[in-house]
Amino acid sequence: MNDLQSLAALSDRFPRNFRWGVASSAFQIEGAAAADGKGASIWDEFCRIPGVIADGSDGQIACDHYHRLDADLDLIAGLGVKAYRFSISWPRIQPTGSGPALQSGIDFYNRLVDGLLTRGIEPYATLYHWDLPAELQRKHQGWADRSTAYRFAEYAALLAQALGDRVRSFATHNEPWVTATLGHELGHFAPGVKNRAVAMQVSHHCLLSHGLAVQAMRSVRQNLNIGIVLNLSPVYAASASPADELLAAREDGLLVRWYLDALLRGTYPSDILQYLGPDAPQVQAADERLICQPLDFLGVNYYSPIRSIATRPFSPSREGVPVTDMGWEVASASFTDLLLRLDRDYDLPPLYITENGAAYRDTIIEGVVKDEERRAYIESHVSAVADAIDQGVDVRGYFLWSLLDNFEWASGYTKRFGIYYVDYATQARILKHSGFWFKNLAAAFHRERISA
Ligand code: IFM
Repeated sequence: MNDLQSLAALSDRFPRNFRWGVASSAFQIEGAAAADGKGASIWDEFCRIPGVIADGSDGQIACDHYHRLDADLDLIAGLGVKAYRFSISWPRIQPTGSGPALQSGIDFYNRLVDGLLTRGIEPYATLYHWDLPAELQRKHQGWADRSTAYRFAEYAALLAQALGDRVRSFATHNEPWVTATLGHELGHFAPGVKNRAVAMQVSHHCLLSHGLAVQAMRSVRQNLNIGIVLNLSPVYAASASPADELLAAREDGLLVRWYLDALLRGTYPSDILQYLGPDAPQVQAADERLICQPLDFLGVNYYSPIRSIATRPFSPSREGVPVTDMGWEVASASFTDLLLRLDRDYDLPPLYITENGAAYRDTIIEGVVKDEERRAYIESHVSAVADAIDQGVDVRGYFLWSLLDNFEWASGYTKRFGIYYVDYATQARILKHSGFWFKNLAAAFHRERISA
């Protein structure tokens, strides 16, 4: 089979209504950190702490997407994909985290949504991708305080009102495990708290805020597709020893079952509550019922498997195992494993792969980025999704992470996930070879002409 035939064969493995898209998030690409009345976020403040970001950088300019919106929308359209997942910056809408919506913020996302629709691209919005208004943290302890869940529901209702006539799909949170564990237990991410009891309370408040937001949005508009995005990985015991099996079960409990049991069954897993002991969150009587709202979809972000609890959050390289520039193991079969396991253990709504992709060190030679490792990663992981679909899992879409190289949180600009290379000095964008491959996959799927 030649390359074009294998692309066509791969694309044929997906149902005709499957959605191909690319993904990004507000803080990682927008820049314009204080433009037009936008408030500061906890990430704006976190970046000012010496030593927390690998290259000492911040999100003040990032990819300057705020000022290059139309050109960037043309880049998405140029890929031939029909869906784009982006997040909304809460402090651009409510600079202090409460009160009426700031018109300049609504105007920006109106232009984004309208620009997508005129290009035939469906918008998939995420309400919270970690950039909490700093004022909520300063004055109210952010997600550690229950009141933030209620503020979030008000913010969600504002957006359902402002954008819900054109945006059908809204995810409440992106990766609440990261908000809780990296932000409040390990302190690697904003707001940099290191306290497990606080982290578990934060995870509960994020989930509560999800439930409240779903209700608030549905009371504004009844025709929205509302879901949540989780970072999920299969957790494999490093050996068959009882100790490793126990560790793996616990890690799976904290990463996967904690969130999915609460969201889909209305209860936290009892073994994990017992393990947490005094660090378990305070949960009010009706909370679990509130969290467990009917979902229209579940977003799955997958990058790598986890091998043991000592490797949290992702597994380090093992001898001879291929890893990305993040040090994350490349294991596409684990992706299929994960999807089959979710399908087996839970009564799932339709799934979307809301993030999948890889960071590698790119080099530009004569204006070209030949990123064969990233291309191969994407191809093997897209095939892994097809394998799961073949076995009956209802996956409706795949969003590649990421549209552009961008601010990779505590790694700053040192890690590149984009299929467009970004030259941060000039803000020039260059489509990498992996991007050409993805474009051709979308073209094959949509029966359009494939470029050489
Ligand atoms: O860049 C992040 C994204 O913001 C959330 N999911 C994982 C990606 C890669 O680390």
